[in-house]
Amino acid sequence: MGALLKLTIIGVLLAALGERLLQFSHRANLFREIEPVDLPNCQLLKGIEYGSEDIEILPNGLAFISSGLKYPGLVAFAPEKPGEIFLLDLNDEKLRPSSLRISKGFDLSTFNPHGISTYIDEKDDSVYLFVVNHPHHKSTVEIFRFAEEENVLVYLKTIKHPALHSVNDVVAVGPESFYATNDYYFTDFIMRYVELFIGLTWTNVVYYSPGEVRQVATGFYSANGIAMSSDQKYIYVADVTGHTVNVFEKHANWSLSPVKVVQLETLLDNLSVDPVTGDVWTGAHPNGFKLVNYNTKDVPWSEIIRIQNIHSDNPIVTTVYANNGSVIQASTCAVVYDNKLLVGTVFHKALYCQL
Ligand SMILES: *[C@@H]1O[C@H](CO)[C@@H](O)[C@H](O)[C@H]1NC(C)=O
Ligand SMILES: *[C@@H]1O[C@H](CO)[C@@H](O)[C@H](O)[C@H]1NC(C)=O
Ligand SMILES: CC(=O)N[C@H]1CO[C@H](CO)[C@@H](O)[C@@H]1O
Repeated sequence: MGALLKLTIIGVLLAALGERLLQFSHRANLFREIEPVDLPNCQLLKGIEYGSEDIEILPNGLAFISSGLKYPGLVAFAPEKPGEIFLLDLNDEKLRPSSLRISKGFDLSTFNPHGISTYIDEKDDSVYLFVVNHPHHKSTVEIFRFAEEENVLVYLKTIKHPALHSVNDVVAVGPESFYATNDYYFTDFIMRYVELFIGLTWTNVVYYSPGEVRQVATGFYSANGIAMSSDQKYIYVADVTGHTVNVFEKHANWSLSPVKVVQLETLLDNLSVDPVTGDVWTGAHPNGFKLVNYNTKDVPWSEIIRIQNIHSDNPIVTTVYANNGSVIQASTCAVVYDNKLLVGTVFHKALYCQL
């Protein structure tokens, strides 16, 4: 090969690499900086110190909070402590979360809870809690029934399936069925970075029921939080590194068809829907570098975003709260109930704000 040709090839490769690097730093928000936004009436929830990854609030004001996630590539302040589910009654002014007891038959020692979702059976008002679990860094979905009188989660079953290879979050649509966001090839942390670096869009949404399991949407860089609209007609999927909220119409046969994509700037994480207004809320990571490269002198920020009128031509995107980590680090979710806001985090505390 001629020297000139070699040089040309090397030049082209370098240019391609440079372009990848630029795209990668954009997708991972490596350099993004934001301004703080304060809310006046906030307090930290007592007793939650090791994460509050996902939060679900029942119509009666009882909130479930998953805590203690151990995830490859992210810091955990109590790596040996099993995860737990907290219960918080938002009607009670004392705001005391308590760790829920889990019935026998469930392996608590490897409990590593991630996304959660609740389902209320209209027949008998039973409340089911679905929990994405990563025992030994595998992925399962655990189904519990919440026995409110005894304050206990009754373990019902563990769902494992080859199509649920690396699950992130679920939204329950029946006592045993759900949609899940999932990465179909990689559970490994290094490979997920490679995936992000190359810009592969190999994460998907899977519909699971005991009788049928199938992929219903694909093409996300990194599908993460998933939620359903209050009228149950739409499914919203957060693409963290795509910086988008993807709106899908849900059909009677459980297929999803794309409706629209709302572009944000931040690394949005878990989604929730205000049951009254229909607004979509998300906790986000303004800067991916600070999240992954944990440094006590330059901690990850939290950013809470509200999207109003998501189905209109002009959705309104507002940063409701942004903190440099001095109060709360690495927000993952924002859930509202009756003008009260709960903010969850990957590995830090949980915040309550009166809106
Ligand atoms: C599901 O229903 C939708 C809308 O009616 C239809 O377009 C789609 O082809 C159906 N999909 C399957 C897998 O049956
Ligand atoms: C974060 O914000 C607080 C309060 O606004 C401020 O006192 C502190 O210096 C800031 N920390 C950093 C690392 O910028
Ligand atoms: C419920 C859910 O989507 N979980 C995500 C929330 O945020 C964490 C932190 O980044 C993600 O890792 C979870 O996948």
